[in-house]
Amino acid sequence: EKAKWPKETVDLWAKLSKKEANDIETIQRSIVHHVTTTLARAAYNMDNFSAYQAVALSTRDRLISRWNETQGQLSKIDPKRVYYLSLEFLLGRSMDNALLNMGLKGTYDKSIEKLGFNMEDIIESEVDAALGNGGLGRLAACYMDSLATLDYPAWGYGLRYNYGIFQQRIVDGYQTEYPDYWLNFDNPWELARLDISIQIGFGGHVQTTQDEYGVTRHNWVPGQSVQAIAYDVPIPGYDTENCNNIRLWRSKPTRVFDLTSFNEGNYEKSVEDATNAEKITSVLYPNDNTMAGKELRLKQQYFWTAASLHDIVRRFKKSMREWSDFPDQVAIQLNDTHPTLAIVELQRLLVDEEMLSWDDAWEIVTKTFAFTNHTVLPEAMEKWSVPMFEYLLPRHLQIIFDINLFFLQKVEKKVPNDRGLLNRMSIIEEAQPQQIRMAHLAVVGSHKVNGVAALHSNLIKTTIFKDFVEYYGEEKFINMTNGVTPRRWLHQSNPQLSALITQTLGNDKWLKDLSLLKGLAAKTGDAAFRKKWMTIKRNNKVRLAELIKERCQVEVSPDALFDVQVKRIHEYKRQFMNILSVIHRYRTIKSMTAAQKASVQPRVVIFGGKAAPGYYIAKLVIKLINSVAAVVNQDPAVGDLLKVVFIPDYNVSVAEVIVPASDISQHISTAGTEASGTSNMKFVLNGGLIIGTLDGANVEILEEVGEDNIFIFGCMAHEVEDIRHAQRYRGVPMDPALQGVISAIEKGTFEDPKIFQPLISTLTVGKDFYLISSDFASYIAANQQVDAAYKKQEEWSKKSILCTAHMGKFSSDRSVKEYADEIWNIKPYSVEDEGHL
Ligand code: GPK
Repeated sequence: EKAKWPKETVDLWAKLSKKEANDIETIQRSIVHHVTTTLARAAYNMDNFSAYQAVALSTRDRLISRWNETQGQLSKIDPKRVYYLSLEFLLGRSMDNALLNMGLKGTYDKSIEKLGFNMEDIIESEVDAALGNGGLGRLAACYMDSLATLDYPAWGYGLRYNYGIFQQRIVDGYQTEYPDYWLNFDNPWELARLDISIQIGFGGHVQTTQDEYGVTRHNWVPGQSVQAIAYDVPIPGYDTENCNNIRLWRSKPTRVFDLTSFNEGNYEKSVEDATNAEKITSVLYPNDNTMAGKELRLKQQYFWTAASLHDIVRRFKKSMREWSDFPDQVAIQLNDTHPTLAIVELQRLLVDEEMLSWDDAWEIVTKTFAFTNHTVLPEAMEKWSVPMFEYLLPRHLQIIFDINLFFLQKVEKKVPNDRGLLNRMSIIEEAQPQQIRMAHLAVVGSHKVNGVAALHSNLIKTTIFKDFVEYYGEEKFINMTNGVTPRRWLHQSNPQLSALITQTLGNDKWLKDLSLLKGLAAKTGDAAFRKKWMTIKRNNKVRLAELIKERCQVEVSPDALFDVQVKRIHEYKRQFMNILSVIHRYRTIKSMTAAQKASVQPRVVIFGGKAAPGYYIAKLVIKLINSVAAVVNQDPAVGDLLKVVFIPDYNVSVAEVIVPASDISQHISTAGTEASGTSNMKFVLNGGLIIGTLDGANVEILEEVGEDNIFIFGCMAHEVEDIRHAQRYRGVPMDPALQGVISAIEKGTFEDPKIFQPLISTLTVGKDFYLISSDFASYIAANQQVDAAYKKQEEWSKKSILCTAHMGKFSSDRSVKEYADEIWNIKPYSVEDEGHL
């Protein structure tokens, strides 16, 4: 090949693959080239969407050339890599972010303007890549940004769903779901690698034979097979040439259809099976913090982990190293229990196909994997029924039973005669039918287990993994506090604040070292600076007010206090408590004289978030919010003192408008239930204060910003069980203010009260699992403190500045570096700009 080419051929290639310059004219040429050839359009029939497509394609060219250079150099260096396995990557839009990270935004702005288009309009044409539910999926996206920015050799592996998280519309106050067919137009942010295809088996049976040494060998003979096709999504780092990759798998039928049906001569059935193959990567499951237990979901999990592992193993084999070197070349991070089957699949490959001994294989496996836990909620713990599992993955079931047997033997040896302990720790739950506990399998098959905030990491050690901590020791269980990328969540979404910070600190180094924000603390005494700071906040509020007008047909004043709660709707997150407190506020205002009203702090209460389609109570909360909004917003006795809006279809790009515009945001989960939260970090980073419980990362935010700059209320995690017990068995009465609010609902103040009866029932004394009643008084009091503090605008502006100044810890760069040093043992490498395409 290349080595055999004559010199003139080599030179010709070198000349033609020289990287193009990034001057305005070259960029304009590339945009026009894509308009006229790739899109086959002419300038006179261009709209914003076609302009977006052309600019996206031009951006993509530059991304791909970086991607090529990075991946080429990486395969030569062949360092240890980390693979981040996540069923969700909630990326949002790509164009703005890619241009900013590659340092090309300014040039593209100018290039486009001269071509008669406006960058902001073009950006709005891009659909979100919404391949995730909420925090867990967005965390994966932030981590990919940081890994690329810090030059770590890292790949993400996930699924290329045809349908992302559903679109939410509000009809008569109720959530309705619409499919998110996001691939309707070509997706310029992916690279189809039709040449990379892996066969994935399902079902069938296990052949057991004796080899020539009398050793029993197992050979899985699948009954069906599907193809996994790779789609690569380039992830450019900020201020580096490095460009990492997320490989998403798409399912396709194998060419010869289903083996059994086709061999039986059943043509129609085999075509039907072929369509079933495509279903595997059809849709993202819309559950957050709950487990659905559907067979198709298990198929997704195996399809994805098997394809990813085959890819990883194939890459390792190219290096001709010993198998024992595998953990020195490969680290695999399991994002929740969703990819736990990867543990079993690697053990199967090593034992059944590579003929390693069980023990050698298991040592490699456990040195390779590490596991991140994101919740302690019992309804979220993944369990798979043994009969269903056996039907889909018979050999994997045998391996799980063997892993469990050897594990329990060791437990028994260390702690003899404790049947209760064995029952509690077993990977198999003895129910009817038996269940596989994926969290136990993940712990047993990994060398490190981490929680996502300090409180949560301690909590898992004393609750769900208590027995495991006693067995393995403390060192295996560590904390990795979550973080968010300051590139998307400040620089991109709040450009004015980003520019002010850069101007104030003298340079933009803070974007790669967020601790430098502490330099802003010195500016709180500077009245001119405070004024600039608050003007930017107001500009952002005006932008959000426009979005609210457009989406909710409600006019809100940017001079009111903007109070935001945006996140998935869940009982533990207590949006219900928030709207109940809004009703309380409404009733209070209604009971006031004109003179009293004059001193009320005007507030706009903004909600947003999706409920899982099958989560009845969560959907009723949405209905209640909208019913309250309908009454409050048109009550002349209230006017601008209180407005309530529910912004439909909350997603990443909507968050990018909401987060910079918040004065106060609500992070009010029952203590001990929210593992970390990450939007709390985004709001504070943008100078928004928070009101919150001592839960998740709120605890660490309090530590950083100090108690004067955060509003904390409610019970603590260690008190929750006692309060529940007291309510159940000692008849603690309901909070009187809350009682008043419930009576108002029951009297029909907000539509037919019958609608809300199931919701109100959750507050019955003894059933109030999330402790709304016992936290209600302190919640109302904290909200009053917010009002009082907001009225002192000069003081408030200082708090706001100090909030941003103290957020250095919560950069995902810090998180990722901790993972790299303490779990993955990987080092940054640097990509040379070799100057060719
Ligand atoms: C946790 F278990 C889960 C889940 O299924 N989905 C999800 O988004 C979230 N999470 C936690 O609820 C958040 O507290 C946390 O910040 C986030 O994961 C990232 O760790």
